[in-house]
Amino acid sequence: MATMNALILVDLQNDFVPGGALAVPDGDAVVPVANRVQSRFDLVVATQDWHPPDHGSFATNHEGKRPGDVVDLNGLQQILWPVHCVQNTPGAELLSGLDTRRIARVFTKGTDTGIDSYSAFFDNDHRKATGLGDELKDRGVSRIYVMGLATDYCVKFTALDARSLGFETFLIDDGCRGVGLKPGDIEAAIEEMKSSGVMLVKSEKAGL
Ligand code: VGL
Ligand code: ZN
Repeated sequence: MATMNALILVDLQNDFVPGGALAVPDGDAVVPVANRVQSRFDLVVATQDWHPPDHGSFATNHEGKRPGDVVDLNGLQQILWPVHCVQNTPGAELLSGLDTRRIARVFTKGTDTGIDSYSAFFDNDHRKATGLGDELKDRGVSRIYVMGLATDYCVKFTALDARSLGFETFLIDDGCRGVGLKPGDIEAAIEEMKSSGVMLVKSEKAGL
């Protein structure tokens, strides 16, 4: 049987690009990559960070806390963020420059107030699945390419979960940008992905 290749576009949303609430430096640079590579895949899916206004990852929902602080959220360490990607707000919309015509399905995540969800597959405690893993397996996908925002959070946890679910997993390096709260965070995220078996590719060199 021919290999089925899927592309996961992670969180290509207004709040994650310059001018947005949780701007990833140079985040908008990945849009042309997303638009160029989509035609190479049998299946394209996207994720959308989709928080309720009272979400536990927002610093404003914790008395006296600021973005970057870490709290215990129902037993998990949670980095606090500025209010971002609130459901049905412009910041949560997919980037207007993104070609969405080939996106088969958009998976929303981060909808439960009490837990964050960086990965496209599971919440941060692996309590609930988004349905993406089953959908990819049902469609016979064996190879996954991941790109988007941000390298050190949602992209990383998506790629790690893809590996743990048994998919052959590639990271499109030039299709990702990171937050980099601390110097070295982005490089460390890439090393962690590589150690778990994620293969790094540059879109053009890989013929994408
Ligand atoms: C993300 C922080 C908070 C991401 C989402 O898309 O990487 N990062 N929410
Ligand atoms: Zn978020």
